[in-house]
This record gives sequence, structure tokens and C-alpha cells, in this order.
Amino acid sequence: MPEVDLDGLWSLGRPAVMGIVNVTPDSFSDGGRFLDPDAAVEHGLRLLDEGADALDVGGESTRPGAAAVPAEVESARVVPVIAGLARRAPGALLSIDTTKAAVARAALDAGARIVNDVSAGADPAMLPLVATAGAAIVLMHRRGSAETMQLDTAYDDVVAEVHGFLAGRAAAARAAGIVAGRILLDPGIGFGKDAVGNLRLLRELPALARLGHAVVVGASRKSFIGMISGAPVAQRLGGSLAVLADAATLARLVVRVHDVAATVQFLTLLAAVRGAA
Ligand code: PMM
Repeated sequence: MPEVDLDGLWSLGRPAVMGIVNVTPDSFSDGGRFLDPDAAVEHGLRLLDEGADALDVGGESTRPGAAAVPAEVESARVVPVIAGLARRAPGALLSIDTTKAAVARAALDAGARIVNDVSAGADPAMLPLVATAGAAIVLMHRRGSAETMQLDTAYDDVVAEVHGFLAGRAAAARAAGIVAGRILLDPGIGFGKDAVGNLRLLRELPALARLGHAVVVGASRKSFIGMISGAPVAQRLGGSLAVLADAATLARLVVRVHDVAATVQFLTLLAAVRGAA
């Protein structure tokens, strides 16, 4: 398996855009649309056409309250999609959104090169697997599981707690043999945080980047945008773009989004205006 090289993501002149391919019956904004593998592959190809720099394929909803899915069911959802994308779009950078090492292993074998782990490597087999495979890992902060995460969103200092947790998990990943350039940190917008917590974490993305790793942020269509703007989930594009504007100058940033074409256009023009200064 070739070692993944993420350098191409950091030379675009704008943040990298990771398009979301949810192969789930119940994700909050697109659940059930792409459960058929062929439909999911077509959706992924469309997102690549729209300018996605990577695709994140997930087979278990992380929506608050969602039920856990057995590894076999999750693998059966995602592996045909990753294999299909690897065949139809050779060279596309594919990510597997899973917390299970067994699913990650099957996805890496099928062509994924990034493991997006919203549990930050809680499965003891996950970090060694990623190290051995020469893959990259996204380590995300969350509190509790999908079932419980919105029950307790109080922190003494959300930024200190989230950044401290991620620094610890990055150290664990390096100790497991994953090189620093293949570790990405994500504050986990909406995962056990209230709206104010989400806003503070977005504002402090530059401080997260100062931990020395690339940063991933996923705010696309999330409920805090609805809470603040009043917009229903299908009408949150403006807010989803707005929350990226301040962080868009970070040198190594990946934005995980549903609306790829609009996000690429937004980030390209933002960089052009800033470049004209
Ligand atoms: N959000 C969701 C799922 N996976 N992964 C990372 N790294 N960061 C996120 O913010 C994140 C994620 C939930 O959103 P979705 O149901 O729209 O995919």
C-alpha cells in the first residue's frame, strides 16, 4: 500500500475541500439518499467534478441519537463505494469515516488513504493499523457517543478541553508510529457542544493549528447554524460558508462539506480577494 502524501492539499492556494458521501439511512442532512452503492459512487464522482479535493465515505451516522451499526453492516455499506470510486476515479483521495479498525482495514484495502475517526482512535487497533498502512488519520473530539453526545454540552473552558484532548491524541498517534504530517485534528463541531461552544471552537481554529498538525473542520449544515439563523437544514449554505471565512487563511485546512461546488467557489474567490490586497 503506498504511503499517502497530503502535500497536494496544502498547495491549492485555498483550503482543501472534502466532499461528504454518506452511505447511511439516517444522516441528518442527506440520510438515505445514497444507500445504494451505485448512487453513492455517482454522487462521489459528481463531487469530484465539482472540485472536491478528497471524498469522505461514511457508513454509520454520527447524528445525535443515531444507533450504532455492527462492523459487518458498516463495511458492507462503504467497501463497494470506496472500491467503485477507486476504480472510476483513480488517484482520487478517499477517506473512510469510521471508528472501527475492522471497517478501516477493509476500506484501506479497497483504496481509502485517510481514516476519519470521530472517536480519535478509541479502538486500540486503529492507530497501529493507520501507522502500518502509511495512511493519514483525522482525530476528532467528541463527548460521549452519538446516542449521548448532546445530553451534556457544559464545559469549564471548551477550547482548552478540546485542544488539550486533541494534543494528547496526536501524541498517541505519533507514539503509534503515524508521522506528524499524516495527523489531522478536528474540534468536532456539534459533537457534544452547544452553539456558543461551536462558535468559540471555530474562532480558535488558528490556535488548534498551532499544535503543529493540519486541521479539519466540519460545520456544513449543522444545527447551530439553524439555531442562529433560523434556517432549516436544506437552506444553511450561507451559514456553512460564513463559518469558514475567518479560518480560510490557515496553511493546512480541510473543510468537510456537503455543498462542494459552492464551497470551492467561495474559498477560491475569498483567496483571490485576499491575494489582491
Ligand atoms: N461530522 C459528521 C460526521 N463526520 N467527521 C469529522 N472529521 N468532522 C465532523 O465534523 C464530522 C465528521 C456529521 O455530519 P454529517 O452527518 O453531515 O456527515
